[in-house]
Amino acid sequence: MTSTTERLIEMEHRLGAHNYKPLDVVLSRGEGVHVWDVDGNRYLDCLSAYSAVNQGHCHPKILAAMVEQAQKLTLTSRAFRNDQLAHFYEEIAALTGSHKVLPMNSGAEAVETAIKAVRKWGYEVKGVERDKAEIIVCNDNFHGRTMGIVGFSTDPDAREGFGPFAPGFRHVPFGDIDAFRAAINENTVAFLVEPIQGEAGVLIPPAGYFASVRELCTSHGITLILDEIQTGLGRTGRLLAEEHEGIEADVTLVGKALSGGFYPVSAVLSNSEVLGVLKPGQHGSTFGGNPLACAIARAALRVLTEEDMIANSARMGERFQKGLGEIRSNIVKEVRGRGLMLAVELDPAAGGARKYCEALKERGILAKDTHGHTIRIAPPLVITADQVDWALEHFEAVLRD
Ligand code: IF1
Repeated sequence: MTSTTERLIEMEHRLGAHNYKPLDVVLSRGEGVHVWDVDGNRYLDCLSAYSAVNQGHCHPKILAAMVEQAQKLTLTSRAFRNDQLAHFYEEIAALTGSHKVLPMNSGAEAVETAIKAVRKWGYEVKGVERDKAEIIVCNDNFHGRTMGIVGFSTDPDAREGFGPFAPGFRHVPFGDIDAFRAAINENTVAFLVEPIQGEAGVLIPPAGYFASVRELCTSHGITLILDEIQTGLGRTGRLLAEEHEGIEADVTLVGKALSGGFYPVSAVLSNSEVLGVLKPGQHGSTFGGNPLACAIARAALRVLTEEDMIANSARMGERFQKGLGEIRSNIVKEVRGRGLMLAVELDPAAGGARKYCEALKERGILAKDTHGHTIRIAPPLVITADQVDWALEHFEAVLRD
């Protein structure tokens, strides 16, 4: 470690809250699938800022759109209109087949927005008794860090010490259709769920689960809210992960890659009357829907399709997963994933995923452990076959040692 790296880490440690424990690599530049540290070492990014940089670091077309818009108009607030918002609505609605759009900034804000909207919809449209609305959520969910959201987390790290929390949430195990059916009652307004649980360790539900969920939601008048903040926008090899299940959500949440990593941009996409219950003054955000965010999001969506990144995610994901599966190692318990949302589950006897991530870092690959024994692999969707093969050699070396 050089003196610059050490000095920056020491300053962070001294002055910053210690709510993260990052790998000790200090990055100063990124391009495509690669990032460079302050000493000029290059790494293959296998995290993509938790899937926010699906389009690759500093994508030139998104950068150009950002710079161009920043020179013209950045923020009006929603008290006035701006000339980017309508185009953003039109393009994201056409791409995703949605009827209504509500723009926010962070993913957690999109989740909070959906919760507010479905509760109000429950009272005004479904006829649920005042303050009785229930939302079903899954054990081991991850939807963000706000008070509302951590209140229905089941992860002790995420919630302990932060109460009291808002009521109105009911928990079921992810992937268990009988438990979901049993949790439904006349006050159930929504089911909020990730298509693939990310933080829980890239958990894919049993085949047919979501088709049954969809049927039960429709027959009981329950709004199905899919949190596609991590799985959406090409990550799993489809535009939205719901496509793997052959279903359509009533409300879809997107964020992260909606800006290609340039700026926090999220949105609630709605196919039903849910967003229609929000009237002027009942919800908003200073920055939500601002012209800079809209211009960036428009470019981020455009390059995703124009540059064939979604199909590449499917192809490269298959290659990567196959290669990982062929590694002969007695510490690998399972390799799983969809598209370029991949995970290698290690035997608990291997002593945790963190040290393997450290070893990968030494070889020029940045990956993140999750839940102790899982290495999560999610490179930008622009990764090439040669880069996948190069990464596989290093994964093999590290996992075989
Ligand atoms: C952190 C994980 C990823 C998300 C889903 C909403 C949000 C997220 C499905 C909130 C955010 C992040 C945030 C990041 C860690 C991270 C994460 F490890 F926790 F699970 F991506 F894999 N829904 N996910 O995954 O979006 O408000 O952050 O914009 O450091 O907390 P946000």
